[in-house]
Amino acid sequence: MSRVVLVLGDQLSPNLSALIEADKDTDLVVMAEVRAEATYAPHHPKKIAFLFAAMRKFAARLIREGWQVAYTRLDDPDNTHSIAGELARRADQHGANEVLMTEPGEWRLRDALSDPDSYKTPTKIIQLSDTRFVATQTEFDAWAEGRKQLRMEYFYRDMRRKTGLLMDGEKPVGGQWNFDHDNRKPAKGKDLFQEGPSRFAPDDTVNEVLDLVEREFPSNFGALRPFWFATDADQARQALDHFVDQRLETFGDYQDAMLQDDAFLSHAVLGLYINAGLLDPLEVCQAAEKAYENGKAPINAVEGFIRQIIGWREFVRGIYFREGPDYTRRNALNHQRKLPDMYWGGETRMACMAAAVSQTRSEAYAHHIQRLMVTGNFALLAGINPAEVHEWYLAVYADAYEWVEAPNVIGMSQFADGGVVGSKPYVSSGAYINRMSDYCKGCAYSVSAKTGEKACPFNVLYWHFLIRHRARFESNPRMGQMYRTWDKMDENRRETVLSDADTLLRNLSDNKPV
Ligand code: FAD
Ligand code: DLZ
Ligand code: SF4
Repeated sequence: MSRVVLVLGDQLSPNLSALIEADKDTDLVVMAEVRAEATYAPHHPKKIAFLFAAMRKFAARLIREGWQVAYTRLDDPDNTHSIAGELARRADQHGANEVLMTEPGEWRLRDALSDPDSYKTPTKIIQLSDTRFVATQTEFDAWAEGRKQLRMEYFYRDMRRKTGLLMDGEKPVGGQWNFDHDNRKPAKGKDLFQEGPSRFAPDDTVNEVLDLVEREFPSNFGALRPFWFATDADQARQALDHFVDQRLETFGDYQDAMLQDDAFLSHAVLGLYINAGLLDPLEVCQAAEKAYENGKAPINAVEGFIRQIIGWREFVRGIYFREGPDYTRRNALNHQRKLPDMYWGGETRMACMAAAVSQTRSEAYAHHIQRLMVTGNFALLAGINPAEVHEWYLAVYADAYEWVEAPNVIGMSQFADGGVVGSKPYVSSGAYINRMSDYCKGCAYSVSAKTGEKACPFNVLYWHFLIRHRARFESNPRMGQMYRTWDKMDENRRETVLSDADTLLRNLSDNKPV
């Protein structure tokens, strides 16, 4: 018996279940750069380059370790340009009658690759679970079953118990599960600036891929160069060590801060490496835990960081596969407006949006609060169609794969799942952005103006959102106060706010810059 063993672009881990199951002597590992994957979203050029370079290096590593690998480059003349096509072609060449894979992280590919009609010769298809996560889907489903509301915090505690991370026997280290009340300090200017993430000069493999991506995807949104991402496990480990040494200490404090001239602040910039398989999530958490034990980082930073990985990251994955393939099409608030051009770099007078988008264009990166409270908040307030918002996020960030992106966008950010991920929508007026960033002082709008031409768009749209969804949210205990504030407002003022918001929304629909 011989098999073809698929390794996808986000499965670049030596401990991948399919590789552990496979036989080095008889099986053929198949890896392929294909158009179907490179174009299902208009990916940022840096994201494509990162994955292709990391795939090439991982294939070279497997060959060094004694595997037989059939690697298809994007410009190979025989490339069939789909994963199923390449598996079928390689199976034919190798005389294989079985396909072995670790289940892909997306319904689209999972369904396509488990369909026997996708292949010519192989008859047996084996999809193994992806064991690179703390929780199995069965565990997540069992945890979720019967609960009225799924809350990350309780699931996270189980993951702490399961991994033993920051545990003192049965108790959480420091006597609390969550130290968030010590976190989230506002942006204070210069003292926040950090050295930034590790940067790696492109080697020959990376340069070859950069030339290919430049040639093949010339009009995708995003700057390909300068390219500095890690592209193999050793480099990613260096990036992890650098983060733990230099920025973990202040991760908690400045987790929510935003600065015009610092895209990364104390964030790890490791998500792209973890998601592609270059770093193991537990290895990352253990490195952070060790920094706490050695007195190099405080508990609020380390607990907050570990929670993002064994809490949020695991939780959103569980939701994605529990909710099913239609999740990305949900639109609970019936938002239908088109995504404005400003998301693709079109003109805007909003300094915060311009900063978040321009940073996204240059780095294929924005940190959580920029994604949630700037670009996400604006899309939600402005009633943008969540499917379009989802497609944008899936395309522009180097760490974006549907299993993690969709629950964050459709669920957390756009409330389009009607409250599966979050109990209330993440919306705010300009005051929040002003408190957490230095954007407003350079903006054409005034964050303190609540009505009129200079009024910050977040200020008027915030009320418009609350009012147009009053029936849904008024009884939410965490939102009732806002409706009471609105009801106490002078009636003329309320009318002006809503009519200013209508004008703004009309301008957006007419594709006029706001
Ligand atoms: P840090 O802020 O340093 O956090 C450390 C790690 O925690 C991250 O590397 C990541 O592995 C994990 N993490 C943190 N928050 C989350 C979260 N909400 N969900 C899952 N993992 C989390 N993350 C993605 O990996 N891919 C996406 O496509 C993605 N899209 C997002 C879209 C929106 C609208 C929002 C609000 C969040 C999204 N996130 C996504 C979550 C988070 O913003 C990124 O994981 C994070 O910004 C990556 O940068 P970092 O490595 O510097 O993370
Ligand atoms: C994102 C991506 C891109 C751009 N290109 C490839 C590719 O050419 N070959 C490949 O195997 N994987 C690629 N990927 C990652 C897949 O899209 C990813 O494995 C699925 O979306 C499942 O998460
Ligand atoms: Fe953004 Fe409003 Fe501040 Fe301008 S004033 S930067 S639009 S929050």
